[in-house]
Amino acid sequence: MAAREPSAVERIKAASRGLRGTIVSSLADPVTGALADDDRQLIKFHGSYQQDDRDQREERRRAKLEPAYSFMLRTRLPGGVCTPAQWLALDALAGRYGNGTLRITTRQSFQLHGILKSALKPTIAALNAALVDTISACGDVNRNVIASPNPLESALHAEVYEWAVRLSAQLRPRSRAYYELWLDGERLAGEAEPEPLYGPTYLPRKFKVAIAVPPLNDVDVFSNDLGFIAIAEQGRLAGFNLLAGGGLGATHGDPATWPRLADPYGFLTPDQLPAVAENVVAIQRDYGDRSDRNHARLKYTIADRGSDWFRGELERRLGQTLSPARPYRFTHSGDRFGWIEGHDGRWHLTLRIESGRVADTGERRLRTGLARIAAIHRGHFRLTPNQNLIVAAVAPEDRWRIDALVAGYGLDSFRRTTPVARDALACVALPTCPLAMAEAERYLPAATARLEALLRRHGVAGEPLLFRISGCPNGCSRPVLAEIALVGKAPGRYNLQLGGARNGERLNVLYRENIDEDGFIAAVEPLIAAWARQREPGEAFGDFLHRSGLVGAPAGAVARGP
Ligand code: SRM
Ligand code: SF4
Repeated sequence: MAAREPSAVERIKAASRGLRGTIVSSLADPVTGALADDDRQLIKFHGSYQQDDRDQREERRRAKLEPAYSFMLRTRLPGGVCTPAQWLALDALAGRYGNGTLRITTRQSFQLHGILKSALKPTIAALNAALVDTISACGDVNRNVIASPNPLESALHAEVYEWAVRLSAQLRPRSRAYYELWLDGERLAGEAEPEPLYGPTYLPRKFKVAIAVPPLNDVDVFSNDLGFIAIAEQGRLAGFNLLAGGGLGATHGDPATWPRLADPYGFLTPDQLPAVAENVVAIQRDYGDRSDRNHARLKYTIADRGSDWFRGELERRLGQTLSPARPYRFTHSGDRFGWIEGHDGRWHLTLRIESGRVADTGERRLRTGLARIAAIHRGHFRLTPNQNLIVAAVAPEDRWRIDALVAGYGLDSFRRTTPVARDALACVALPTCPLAMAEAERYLPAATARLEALLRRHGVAGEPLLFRISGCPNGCSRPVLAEIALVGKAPGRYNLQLGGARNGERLNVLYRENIDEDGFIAAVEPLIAAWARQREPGEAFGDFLHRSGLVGAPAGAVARGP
């Protein structure tokens, strides 16, 4: 078969001189709030996306105005850890240059929305002054490395966090363009600096790495291109089970795209981890599809060539074989709320932040409350991959101060809400996401309230149930892993997907297509009623649906522990 033409983005990367492109002149152009088309692609590698306010689109079009352009900035925050000083810097920037909110993402980082083109450089400079960068938070490179966010709970978690930081540094692009463009670093005179790992065109597509610490699968490790499951022996980190080839995005109506769980490939010791990570990235660099971006993730490289090929290629490059995977067990993929004591006697408080949106709305002044906490907190913060927040490493004598602020600013919703509301996820979607087909974050409270009412009616309101909404099938809230998911199809209309596992080890399946809110409730009510009546003790909704044959088997690979 003749080689197919590289995609347009490949051409842009190749011509970019190490991700510089014409970003300097795009930023300086006073005529528009947007960047030149090619720079719009390149700026992703610097951690930013050009967006426009979709709520205003139609009105501005009629007024013959260009869209209300602004930029989203995403931080690189391995393992989701930040200091109180960094929190305060982000909070100040959200107020000064952003839309007055901070957004905790499903990959343990922050997003700032609504930054005007003229404010991008000062915002990035101020972030870096607070020692937070946005390098490769987006783009065709390794993204934020995520890790189970309770590292101080045991020495094992602390080791895993260190690995997330090391991997993040190891897989970062080497181009100095970021420093040059945003931090007034010295201008490059000649050729772009070499990229020893990525090469001049970087990866064919985004690449994601996660480290899980059983029994929690809070990072949803099977949804990543490269996953590591920490294996402990006698309380120490013995090594990791290796997973590869996960990814959740798909396109409605395109059977050539599908969500896929990562396959297990064996066990490695900690000292093997850097070489394994580098070689998996290199395999994807060399074999990933550079002609069709819808077919360019590692999951398709592995699905097309087979997992035996992938294992062989990896072992050949490593010059050694991987030993068999070791046993582990995941119980669930959610967060544990409230106070937990760490191994060193300090305490960690997990707070529910609905959809990760840190904002002041009416009585609930989450943003002000968290800034007040940051002002007195002597530990640090951890963002969770479920969009929640851990006030971490609190001395026992400081707990009462944190508790008072939590109660005073409405940050204690985790104490009152039902499990379904506490564990639900929604992606950003409208008004900022250009790809959204339906609401997600803004629809979550109403959709959850109706689901809660249904659960109450059938006497199961206190039971855990994993509910996720996304505004399109790209899957940013990992909906295809939920027990109940709504995946946006058109304004007010969703595909209903059912039967994921609470521990993130099984994809759900399409149950109803293109339904509205009433259709959603009508479709799930008989299933909830059946679950309430017929479930076995402790049986989760998703497991019940499969056991009783109410949904079909999931398509795509299903990963299992050995
Ligand atoms: Fe995502 C694209 C938001 C986690 C799969 N994602 C986008 C963009 C940037 C839209 C765009 O391309 O213009 C969204 C910006 C919305 C906005 O207005 O802010 C967006 N993704 C998010 C976040 C903020 C969702 C959230 O509510 O928290 C998450 C940011 C993570 C981070 O901090 O790095 C986010 N995205 C995910 C995840 C979940 C994960 O990684 O654990 C997935 C599914 C896993 C995966 O990658 O397969 C995910 N996002 C996608 C895809 C589909 C990729 C694919 O292989 O098909 C796109 C579209 C694309 O890349 O073309 C996308
Ligand atoms: Fe946007 Fe779709 Fe991701 Fe939601 S799932 S943030 S709508 S790309």
